[in-house]
Amino acid sequence: MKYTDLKKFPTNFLWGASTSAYQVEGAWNTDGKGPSVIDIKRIPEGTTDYKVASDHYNRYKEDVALMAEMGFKTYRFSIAWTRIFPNGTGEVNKKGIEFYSNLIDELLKYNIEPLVTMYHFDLPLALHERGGWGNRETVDAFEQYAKVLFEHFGDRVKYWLTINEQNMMILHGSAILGREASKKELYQQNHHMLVAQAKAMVLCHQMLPNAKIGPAPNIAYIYPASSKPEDVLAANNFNAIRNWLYLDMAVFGRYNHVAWSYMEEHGYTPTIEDGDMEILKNGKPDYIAFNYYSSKTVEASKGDGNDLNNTGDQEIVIGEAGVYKGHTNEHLEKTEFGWEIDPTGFRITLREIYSRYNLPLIITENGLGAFDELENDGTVHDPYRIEYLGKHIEQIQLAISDGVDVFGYCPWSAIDLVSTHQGCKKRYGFIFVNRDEFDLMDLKRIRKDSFYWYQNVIKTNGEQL
Ligand code: BGP
Repeated sequence: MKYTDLKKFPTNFLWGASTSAYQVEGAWNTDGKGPSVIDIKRIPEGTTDYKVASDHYNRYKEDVALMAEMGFKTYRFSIAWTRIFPNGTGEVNKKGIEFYSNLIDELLKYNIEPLVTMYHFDLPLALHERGGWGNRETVDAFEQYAKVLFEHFGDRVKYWLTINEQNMMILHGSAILGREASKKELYQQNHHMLVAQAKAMVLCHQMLPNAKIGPAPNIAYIYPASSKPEDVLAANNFNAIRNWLYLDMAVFGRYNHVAWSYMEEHGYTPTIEDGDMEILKNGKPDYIAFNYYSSKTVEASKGDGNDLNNTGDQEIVIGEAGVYKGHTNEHLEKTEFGWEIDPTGFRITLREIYSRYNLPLIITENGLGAFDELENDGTVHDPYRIEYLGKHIEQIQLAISDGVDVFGYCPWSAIDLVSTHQGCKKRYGFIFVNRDEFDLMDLKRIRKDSFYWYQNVIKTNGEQL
C-alpha cells in the first residue's frame, strides 16, 4: 500500500540501541560475579571468549555519555543473573546490585530510559549443573531473581523484558549456547521458560503497578518459496513453530495449535504440571518487544532426508523433514555473514504481529554485522550500516502509517561487542571498540560514521534518514 503522506514518528518515540551483558561487559569474574553457561561455552576457533568483551563494566560512564551524545531516549541492556545471584539462587551479591544501580542512575542523569532485559542467554552455571531449564527449580529461581530486580530497580526502571530470544535458544541453541540437547528436552525447557516468564509478568504487575513488561523473541515473518499450496503450508508450519508458539503463549496463555500438533507428532510435548496453564493465562504482557534481522523463506519439505534438522544460526534456516525446508530468497541480498536483508519484510512482520496481538510494539534488535575498519585518520566508514538501518527505519514509518502502534526502536548494537558465535570482528555498533579478536589493544571508543548519522535521525525524529 502506498500513501500520499506518511504518518510521523510519535513525538515521544523511544530511539535507542541494545546490548547484552555477556557480550559487552567483560569483567566476567569481577566483584563476586558467578559463572554462567557462557563461561563454559565452546568458543569457535579463531574467535575471542567473553572475559573482557568491550569492558563496558569498567567504562560504562564513558559509553553512556556517548549514547547521550547520540541523543538516545532509551538504552536496552541486560542484567547478568550471576552478578545478582552468583549461584543462581541464595545470597544476593551487593556489588552486582550496585553496578546496575549505578548504570541506571547514569542513564537517568541524561534522561535515557532504561529498558532492561532480565535474561539474555547467560543462565547461571550453578542452575545449569542442576539441569538448567529442564529442571522445574529454575522456574522458581527466575521468579526469585525477578523479585530482587523489581525490588532494587523498580523505582527507576519502567520498561522490562523477560527473556531474550527464547525461540532462538530452542531452535538454534547449538550456535548460540554451544551445546546440543534433544528436541524433547528443549521443548520441556521451553515450557519452563514460558511459565517463568508468565510468573515474572504477574509479579511485575503486582509489585510495580506503573511498570510495563513484555517478552522479547526474535520474530521474522516466513514467506513461502512459491504460490504452490504445499509451500504456503510449509511457511504456515514454520510461522507457527518459530514465531506464534512464543507470542500466542505470552499474550493469550495457550499453546499454538499447529505448534502443539507438531510437538505431539514428534513426541516433543512437555510435561505440564497442574496449575501451569492457569499461570500462563494470568501472565499478560503490556507490549511486545521483538528482534528482527530478516524475513525467512521456506518450501515444502519432501521428507527425503535433504532437509535435516534445523542447525543453522539464528538467521539461517535449514529445515525439518516433513515440516518445512529452508529456501534462499533470490530477491534478497545478503550480508557478509550470509544473512538476508529484507526491510519490506520488517513492515510485514510489524503488521502481522500487531494484527495478531494488538499490543504496542518495540523493536529491541535489528542491525548489520560487518568487518568495519578503523582508518589511519581515526575514522570508521560504515555506509552499509547506515543504508541497512535507514531502510529499516523507513519501513517502521510505513508500518506506523499502516496503523501499527510502534513506540521504540533499538538496533543492535549501541556499541561494538562480541557476537554470539562469530567473535568481535563481526561488528554492529555505532561506536567502534578498538580491539582485535585476541589483542585487547586500548579498547578505545571511536565514533563511526553511523554514530553521527543516527544522532541526526534522532534529532529529526526520523525525518532525515
Ligand atoms: C541475536 C541475539 C544477540 C545478538 C544478535 C546478533 O540473536 O539476541 O545477542 O548477538 O542476534 O547475532 P550475532 O552475534 O550472532 O551476529
